[in-house]
Amino acid sequence: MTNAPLSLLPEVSRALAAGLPVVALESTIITHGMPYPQNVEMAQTVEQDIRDAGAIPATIAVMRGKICVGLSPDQLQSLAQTPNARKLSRADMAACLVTLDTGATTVAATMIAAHLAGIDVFATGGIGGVHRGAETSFDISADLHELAQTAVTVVAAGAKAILDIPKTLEVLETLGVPVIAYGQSEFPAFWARSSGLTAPLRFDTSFEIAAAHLMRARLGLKGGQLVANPIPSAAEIPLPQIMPMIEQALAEAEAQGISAKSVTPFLLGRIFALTEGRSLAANIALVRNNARLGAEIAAEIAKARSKT
Ligand code: PSU
Ligand code: MN
Repeated sequence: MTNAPLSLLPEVSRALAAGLPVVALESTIITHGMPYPQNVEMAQTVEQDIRDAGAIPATIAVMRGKICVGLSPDQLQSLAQTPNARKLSRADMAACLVTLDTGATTVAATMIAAHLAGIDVFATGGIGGVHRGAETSFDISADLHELAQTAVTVVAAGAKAILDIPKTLEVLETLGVPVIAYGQSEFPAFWARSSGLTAPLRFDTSFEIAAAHLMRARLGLKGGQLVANPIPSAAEIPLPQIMPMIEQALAEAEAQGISAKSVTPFLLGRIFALTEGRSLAANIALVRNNARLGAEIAAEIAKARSKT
């Protein structure tokens, strides 16, 4: 067992001990991805979606020197109203724990925490990736390297067009990360169902995604899987519509010299304003959709394990 400073919500530890399906959720999307109060409403709704789909949600954050796996309603409220919460990736987790700061976990940090707790599946909105202009900025999200080394299946809505999607797919291929489009052949682009790029892999059932997760473990392969689940049609903002706003947000980021950890939150905030909130409604719809699929995959993994 791990000696890590984990604090599991009783409901989560009971579920894990009983082999019931649990789905991890990140918290950077709450503190840095959406404005208050929509952020906490989204977090509560997504937790309920996971329950409705028959699994237990575990939202992850660092608080008071512990990696909290599962947040109480009060903890969720308080995190959503902590404007200076740190944005934690692999590099920041230990420092945040020892300084007793409040930290929100990105995809990378959430994968680390989920794996320590014994959670196989994690649902979120979008992963970090290779930023446009990475050939000069070197801005490649640590999320991609985490996918290469931590055995958690991550359900996201593909990569946002604020990123360089072809380069993101190339890096994932180099790192040996399975990129699985769900229910279609094209890799989805977050607010849009299509990116114009074919995903390397495709599955149409959560059963197969779960089976591949378990097969990777049998093969002793490090790293997780990225499941790219297209946004529901009713909520999508097609690429031609969102592209001008993305271009404007990128130009503003460049003009203002936004760099490092600030890039993604800045771009999301500007696109929210430029789309007059439509990007936020789409973001919430896709996270909910990913939470439901995550719960199905977790249930399939639990079912398969119970038979062995
Ligand atoms: N994409 C979103 N919303 C988010 C993020 C990405 O649509 O909130 C967050 C996730 O936590 C992701 C992180 O792991 O941004 C990536 O940040 P960076 O690009 O700095 O690695
Ligand atoms: Mn970055």
